[in-house]
Amino acid sequence: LSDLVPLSTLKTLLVEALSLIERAKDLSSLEQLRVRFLGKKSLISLSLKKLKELSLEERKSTGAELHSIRSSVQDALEEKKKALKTGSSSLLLDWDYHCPVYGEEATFHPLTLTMQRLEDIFFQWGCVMVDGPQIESDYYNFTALNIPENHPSRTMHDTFYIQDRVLRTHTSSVQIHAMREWGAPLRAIAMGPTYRCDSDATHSPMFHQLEALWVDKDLNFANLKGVLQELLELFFERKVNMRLRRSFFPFTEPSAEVDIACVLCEGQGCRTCKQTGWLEILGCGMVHPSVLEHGHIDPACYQGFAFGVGVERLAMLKYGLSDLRLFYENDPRFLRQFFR
Ligand code: 2U9
Repeated sequence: LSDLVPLSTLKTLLVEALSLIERAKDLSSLEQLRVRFLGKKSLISLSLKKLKELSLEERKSTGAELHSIRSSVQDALEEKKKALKTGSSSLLLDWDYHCPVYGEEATFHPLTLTMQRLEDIFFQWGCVMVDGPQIESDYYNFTALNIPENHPSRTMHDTFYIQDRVLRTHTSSVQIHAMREWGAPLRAIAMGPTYRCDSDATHSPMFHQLEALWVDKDLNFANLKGVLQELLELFFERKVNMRLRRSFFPFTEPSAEVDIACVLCEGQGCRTCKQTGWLEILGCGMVHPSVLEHGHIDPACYQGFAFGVGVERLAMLKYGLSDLRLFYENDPRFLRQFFR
């Protein structure tokens, strides 16, 4: 560690630390996290040591930020330790659609299992999980994402309005907050409920989205394609045949939709793939320069790629389900079929 680690890196590390602490399952994994994030060899401790090499002025401002990062991790560790000792888990309280506990058969909801599986893949790649409001301003949900004033998705037919605010229609709004807060380079995922006026066997007015956003120097479409191939193979735990079709989204240019060879019939044709052998799975593209600008990132220096996918869609394909509504009925006969 020849130079002081940039504060932006330490802030990213803080988000990762808080997320991992929140998900720690027992006291020994919590202790491992303490050593990793606050131990003598941790980036935070090494950076605190380096402080004395700075000028008085720099030491004051950087020191305050560093101490605040360390305290946040310490507080989170303390809080989680108490929760683990008393048996209460904020993780279980966070998701209101968790399976109720049925004695020995207690398990996680299949959507939670799917989200945990996805998180594990992205954390392995050094991504941070970012969070933001579900009741959003028009600016963050539409304008900052280059969605024009007259775009159909802005109508009351497609979006739920609450006075002058909207229920977010995608998690992309969270990524604008993330770019402004953390700056570039950035590897972030946003995952959670989104809302659209739509309801049938394959659409629900509330569904979960996962969105990934990578911003760095020299990023290109080939990098995006490589990440997608790897993601799908890790998620489905098998070789995946993938194809990209040219598409259009206001927030990415160029944009593409991604199909995979049907994982149920191996591309032979079945009801799920409507006899085509292909399943539409996600949308992606290079982040539009004006969207980077709204995120306060200079498009002349940085590029970004992003993709979005429905968590329910992934879970249905992973578990071979044909009706989305099963996820929300909380029928114990359905729920008890899913184990970690
Ligand atoms: C920023 C910039 C660009 C995310 C993207 C898609 C394409 C997409 C849909 C898939 C199924 C939503 O759940 S779904 O209905 N998503 O097709 N999403 S590009 O692009 C972003 C995100 C954030 C700042």
